Amino acid sequence: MKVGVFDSGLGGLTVLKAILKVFRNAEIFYIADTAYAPYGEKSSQEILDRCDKITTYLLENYGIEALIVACNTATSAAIKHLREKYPFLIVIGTEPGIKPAILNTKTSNIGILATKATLKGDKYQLLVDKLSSIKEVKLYEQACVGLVEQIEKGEINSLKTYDMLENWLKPMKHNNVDTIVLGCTHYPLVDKLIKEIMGEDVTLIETGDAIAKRLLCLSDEKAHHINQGDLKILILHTGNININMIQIVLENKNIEIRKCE
Ligand code: DGN
Repeated sequence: MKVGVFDSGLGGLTVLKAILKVFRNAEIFYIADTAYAPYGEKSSQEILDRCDKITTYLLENYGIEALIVACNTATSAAIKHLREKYPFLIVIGTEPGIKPAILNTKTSNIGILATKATLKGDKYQLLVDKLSSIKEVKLYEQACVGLVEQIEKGEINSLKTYDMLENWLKPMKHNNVDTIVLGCTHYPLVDKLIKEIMGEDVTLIETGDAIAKRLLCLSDEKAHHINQGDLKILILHTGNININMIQIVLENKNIEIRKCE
């Protein structure tokens, strides 16, 4: 099965890692769109244009059968468009895991960490409204401006990143938040720092595993169309990329890394 995965940079690798736990024989083509990162502060139209370009590129050059939009920000801006324009593709997006957070919280206080674009998007508000009937909860939303850049630089343990997070998490800690939604695929890369600040008992909700399961489910349905092959991972990047971070996240799996236009 040929799967295209993309994000503005390294964040989607947390989703790719979850996919690798489930698929042993996929060909995965990952685009880190670092030349246009971060998406979080771009307009919806700019993000949509990039998503469209990347999808066409993956289709024309690698014949992908499934596309994972491994970015909450891009999903919010472009998922509808991608599904309409490429109806023959399995298209799976990434959404903040608010439902599992509501089901998990004991204190009814939930933290949501995401980019500015995700929190401002209609899709996010629709999701919150849709889920509000499950249980009454208080959401502490925080746009983590600058965190994606820190992670891209490989600063997943630095004092500066710790200080940024501590500042954002302080009100959550103070208000007895017991569950935090990592609403950006980059943020699982700083999960240890978040736990250090909030305490080990906090539950962090990320979406990689749910996406991998959904892909498995949809690819089984189309199994007769899908080619099986060996595990192959090609990482393409449009700008600069921190190769060391790729190795850290994917734990030295056999990968090829190349620059593309
Ligand atoms: N990883 C992206 C997300 O899940 O929203 C954030 C990307 C960005 O460029 N800000």
